[in-house]
Amino acid sequence: MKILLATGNKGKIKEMNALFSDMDIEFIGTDTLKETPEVVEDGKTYHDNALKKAMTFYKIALIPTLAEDSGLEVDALHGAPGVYSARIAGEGAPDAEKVRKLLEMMKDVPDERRTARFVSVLCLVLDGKPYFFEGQVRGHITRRPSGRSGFGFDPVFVPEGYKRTFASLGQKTKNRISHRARAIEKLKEFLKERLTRS
Ligand code: ITT
Repeated sequence: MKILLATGNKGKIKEMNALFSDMDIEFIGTDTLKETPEVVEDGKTYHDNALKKAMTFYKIALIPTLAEDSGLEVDALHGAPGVYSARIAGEGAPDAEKVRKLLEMMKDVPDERRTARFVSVLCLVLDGKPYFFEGQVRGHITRRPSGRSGFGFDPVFVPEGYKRTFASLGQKTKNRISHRARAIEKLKEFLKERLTRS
């Protein structure tokens, strides 16, 4: 089965491919399309944004299309940056800048209140209909970055039950426990059932 992966984030593409390596699915990037529309992520929820991204690309490609909207929710910041995670330091800011901005926003938050969670909402558009799958992982935000793997806020996020950041733990461990891995687990169950039915 071919699925168009409607994301411009290279970190996500890498993780999705690794997470689907045990299934007979070929992911196609948006670079294969004649036209790559700009999708403004102005939804109030992850669901709104994931749906908008998936539907926009589905209408052009007319093949099964998968998009994701994800974010980091910090308890002490009342759930911010949340759906604005990608733009926390302005449109197109590099990951290091986003991390710096987050740490600055949290500079007065004491260690015991630095809890947070990552959320992932996947939207698969199949035959014009959207299907949603959700995952999350809880953890806490460190005071300084550490580690080199992954992307985004991985250098400052320590998942619950671990002592090191996602970026230090490495891609293999992250892909077992992350918000994205958990959402994809649900999507895989759905696809397996679909593929055995057809
Ligand atoms: P697309 O919309 O093209 O898929 P994006 O980077 O804009 O790519 P989102 O709108 O979903 O993606 O933004 C989510 C942001 O949250 C992302 O840019 C990261 O900064 C952060 N984020 C999401 N998942 C993450 C993860 O697994 N590790 C670290 N940071 C993550």
